[in-house]
Formats: sequence, structure tokens, C-alpha cells
Amino acid sequence: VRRRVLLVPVVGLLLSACGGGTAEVSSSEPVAAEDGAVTITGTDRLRWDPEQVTAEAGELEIELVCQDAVNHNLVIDGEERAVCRPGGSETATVSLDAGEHEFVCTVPGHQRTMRGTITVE
Ligand SMILES: [Cu+2]
Repeated sequence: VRRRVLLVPVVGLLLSACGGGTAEVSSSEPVAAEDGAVTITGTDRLRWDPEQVTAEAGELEIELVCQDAVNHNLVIDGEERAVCRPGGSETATVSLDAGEHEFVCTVPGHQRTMRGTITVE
């Protein structure tokens, strides 16, 4: 019994060290928009995936995806751009100036953890 109890934290450490676990979708690695488009997923754990996006100045097509069980919205620089229902998605096209733009989900209780940054170059 003792052995089993001790194994759990070790496995957790190994998974996070590898960073490849499919269940843990949150990542701090910046994701670059490709061909002016990027997908941002609101996870059921109330995190963004990815949390950091880089894009070139101009129009950016953002697909907001709600993972499975929770609804989210996408608010960039204080302006709501898209909403999604659980398991659904919505696409918004935004035009962003060079600089850093904060994106959050303002569904009650989500904003504390659902914060990301779009860096426009
Ligand atoms: Cu949310």
C-alpha cells in the first residue's frame, strides 16, 4: 500500500517533465500564427492553450474552441471577439497593431487563470 501511494507523485513529475502528456494541454510555449490564422482553445481546466501567441501585424483569424464541457469567450484588449459553447467553436477576424495584446475569458470565475498574450510583430 505504501509503495502505491509513493508512486503517484513520481508519475506526475515524470509526465510534467516530459511535457508531452495529452491530458495536460496547457503550455507556456508561444505558438506562431500560420498564414494569418491561429486556433486558441479554452480548456475544461480553465486555461488557454496556447497561452502565448505570436503573429504578424495585420488581420489575424482566430478560431476559438471550447474543449468539451465549459463555455468560454475571447476578450482581446477588453473587447469581446468570440464566444463558444461547450465542444463548439467560433472564428473571429481581428486586426491588431504591433505590440502585446492581452486575451482573457470573462466567463465568471475564468479570468483568474484564463489570461494569455498575443505578441504582434
Ligand atoms: Cu473561460
